[in-house]
Amino acid sequence: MAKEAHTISEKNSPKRKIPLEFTRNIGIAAHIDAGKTTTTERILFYTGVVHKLGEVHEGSTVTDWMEQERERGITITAAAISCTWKNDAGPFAGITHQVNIIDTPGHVDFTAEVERSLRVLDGAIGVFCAVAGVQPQSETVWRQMNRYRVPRLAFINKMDRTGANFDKAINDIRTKLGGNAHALFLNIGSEENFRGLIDLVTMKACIYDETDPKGMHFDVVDIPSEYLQKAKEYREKLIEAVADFDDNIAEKYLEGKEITSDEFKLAIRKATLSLKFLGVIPGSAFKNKGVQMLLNAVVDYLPSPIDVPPMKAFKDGQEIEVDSDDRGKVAGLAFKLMTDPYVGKLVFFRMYRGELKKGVALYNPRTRKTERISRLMVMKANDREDVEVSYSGDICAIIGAKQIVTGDTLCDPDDELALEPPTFPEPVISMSIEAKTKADQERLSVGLQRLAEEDPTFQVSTNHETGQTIIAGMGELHLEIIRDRLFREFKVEANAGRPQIAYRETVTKPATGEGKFIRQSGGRGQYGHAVVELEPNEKGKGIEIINKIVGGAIPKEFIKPIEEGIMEGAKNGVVAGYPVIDFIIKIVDGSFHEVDSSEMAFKMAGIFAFKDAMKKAGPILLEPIMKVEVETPDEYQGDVMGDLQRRRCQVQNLETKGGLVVMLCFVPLDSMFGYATDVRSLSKGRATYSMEPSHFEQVPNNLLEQIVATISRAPARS
Ligand SMILES: Nc1nc2c(ncn2[C@@H]2O[C@H](COP(=O)(O)OP(=O)(O)OP(=O)(O)O)[C@@H](O)[C@H]2O)c(=O)[nH]1
Ligand SMILES: [Mg+2]
Repeated sequence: MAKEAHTISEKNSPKRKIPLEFTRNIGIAAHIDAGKTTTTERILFYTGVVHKLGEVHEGSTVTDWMEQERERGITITAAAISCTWKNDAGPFAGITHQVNIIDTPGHVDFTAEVERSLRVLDGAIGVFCAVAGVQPQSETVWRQMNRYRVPRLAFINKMDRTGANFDKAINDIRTKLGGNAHALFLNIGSEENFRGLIDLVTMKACIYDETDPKGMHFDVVDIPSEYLQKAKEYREKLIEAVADFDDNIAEKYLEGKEITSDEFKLAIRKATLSLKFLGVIPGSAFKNKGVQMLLNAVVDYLPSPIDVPPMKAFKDGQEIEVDSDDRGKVAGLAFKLMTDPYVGKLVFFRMYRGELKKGVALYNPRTRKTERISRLMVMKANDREDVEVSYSGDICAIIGAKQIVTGDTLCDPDDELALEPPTFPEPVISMSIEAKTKADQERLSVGLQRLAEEDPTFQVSTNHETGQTIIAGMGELHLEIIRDRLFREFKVEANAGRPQIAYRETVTKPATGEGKFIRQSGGRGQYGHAVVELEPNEKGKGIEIINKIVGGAIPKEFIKPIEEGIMEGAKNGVVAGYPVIDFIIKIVDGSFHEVDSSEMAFKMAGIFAFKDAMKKAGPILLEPIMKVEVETPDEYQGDVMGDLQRRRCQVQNLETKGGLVVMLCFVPLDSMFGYATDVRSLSKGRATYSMEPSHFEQVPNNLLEQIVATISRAPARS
C-alpha cells in the first residue's frame, strides 16, 4: 500500500463521506460518434449505477436522455452523473472513489456544452476511434482541454472495428495533437479478434471471458508469449517517459533496480498531472472491453480537486485564488441550467470551496441579489437524489436560484467574489422565426427566452426595422433542435426564414465619443450626458466596461444606466446593425442636472456616446470563418481545390493518405452554403467534408458593400 496516496488533508470536513483526495470530476470529450456515450454507459454499468446496458442505437442510454438525442443517436446536451469505483490493486487499492462524469456532445454545433464542462472538471478522457484516429473535432476539444489545463487520458475505442490500429492511433495523437502519448496497455488481438489487454505496469494480460458478453469477467494471466517482446519494449518506453517526472523511478531505472507497480503508477500519476504526458488505453466500449481498465486509470492517474491549481477569481477588482477546501466560505460556479418539468429550474453547480447546506442563502455578485437554495441534489443516472449538504469539489444540482445565468458565481454573502466564468463562442448563423398562429406568439417568446437562458450560444433578438424575431446559433442543426424543442416542450409551431450569416462588428482604433440626452419640455426635463473612450479588445475577450469617473462628475446611481445604454448600443453596430464585440470602453466624463437627470436620460446618453465613439473608432464588419476539412480521392483534387478557391479559401494543410487527399482550410461561412451538394457532384459523391466555426475575420472591402446592401434588403440581424 502506498502511503503517499492515502494521506487525507485537513481540507476535508470530518463529515464528508468521500474525501476530496478520492474524488474525480471527469469529462468525456471527443469527435462526434467516437463512442463517448457508449463508454459512459459502460462506466455506469460496471460501477453498478445501472443494471442493464443501454445502447445509443436503441435510444436506451442514460446520458442521451432527450428525445432529440435518442432519435438521432447523437448527444446534444452534456449530462452529469455520479458513481463510485474501487480499484483492486495499485496505490489506491480498496478505497472507494467518487467519480463524477460529464458526457459531452461531439457535434460542432454543441461546442458550448464541451466548453462549460471542461471549465468545471478536473480531468478528462479523450475518446478516439481506433480506425479514424485523430479527427477534426478531437483536435478542437484537445485545444479546449489545453486551454483549461485539464490532465487527461486517451481511450482508443472501437478496437473491434475492421481497420482498427492502436499503434497508428497513438502515432496520430503524437503528430496531430503534439501529445507525449504512451500506451499504458496494449491490445491483445484486434478487429474481431480483440479479446483483451496487456497491463504494461503489472505485466499481466487481462483476457475477457467470451462466454460473458457483458464483459464483467476477465482472467488475469501471464502475457501470451507472442506478445511478450512487444510488451517489454512498450513498458521500457513507458518507464523512460515517466522517469522524466519522477527521480525515484529515474534512479531505479538507471541502476536496473526493480520498480514496484505502486511506484510506477504514482510516477504515471505525476506525469499525467504535469500535463506533459498522456497515457493511452485501447478498448471497445461497444464490445465491453477495456472500460474497467479505463476506470482504474481514472482513479490512479486523473486529478482530485486538490491536485489541480486553485481557481482564479476576482474580489474587489483584484485577482485571487480559491482553493478546494471545506473549511472556507462557500463559492461555486453555475455552469449549466436546465428546466425540469418536476422541479423547475435546475442549476448545475460546481462547488469550489466550503460546505453548502440546503436552505442557506447565497449571493450572486452579478445580480447583487441573495437567493435561497431550497434543494440540493446529485445526479444518479435517470434519477436524482436529494442531499442535505454538498462539499467543495462536488458537482451538484441546486434549486431555488431564479435569477441566474450560466457562468454566475454563487457565494457566501460575507465573502463576495466572482469565479472566472467559461467563455463561449459567438453564434455564426441566424434566421428569422415566427409563430404559425397568433395564439402561439406568447408561448414562442417564453420558449425562446427559456432556451436562451440554458444555452449561451443561442441568442434571441428583435430586428428593430422589421420587428422580426431573430434567433442565432452555432449551426443549422443547433437551430433545428431549438425549433424541435419549441414544438415539443413549449407546444409552439414556428416558421423559420432562410439561414443567414450572423455577422459581428468591432472597432480597430481608439476613439472618444460623447452622448447627450437633453429635453426641455415644460415641467421636469431630461438630462443625461456621458463621455466615453472606446478601444479594441483582444479577440474573444468580449466587452469590458470600466468606470473612470472620479470626483462626482456623474453621481454613482447613473453609472449603471450608462453601462446599460452602452450594452444596448452595442447590440446594433454602426456598420450594418450587427452586434458589436471585443471592445473596451471607459466612462471618463459627463455631467448631470440636479432636477432633470434620470436613469432613462443617462441610458440614452450611454447609447449615443457609444455610437458616436464607434463611428470614429474604425468600425469594421466581421464574418465567421469555418475550419473545413475535405477528404477526396486524388483524381478530384484539382476540381475540389478550384471550387474551394472560388469560395475564398485559405489552404492550411494538404496531406495524402493512401489514395486520398485531405485538405484543411479556412473558408468564410458565407461561401459555404450549398457546399454539400457541390462537393458531391464534383467528386461523384466520393469526397467527404466536415466544418466547424473557427474564428471571425474582417469582411474584405470589395465585398462589404455588397453584403451591406443584401442585408438591408433581407434583414437578418441578430
Ligand atoms: N464497433 C464499435 N462501435 C462502437 C463502439 N463504441 C461506440 N460504437 C458505436 O458508435 C456509434 C456512436 O457511439 P456514441 O457512444 O453515441 O458516440 P458519441 O461519441 O457519444 O457520439 P456524440 O455524442 O454524438 O458525439 C454508436 O452506434 C455506437 O454503438 C465500439 O467500441 N465499437
Ligand atoms: Mg454521445
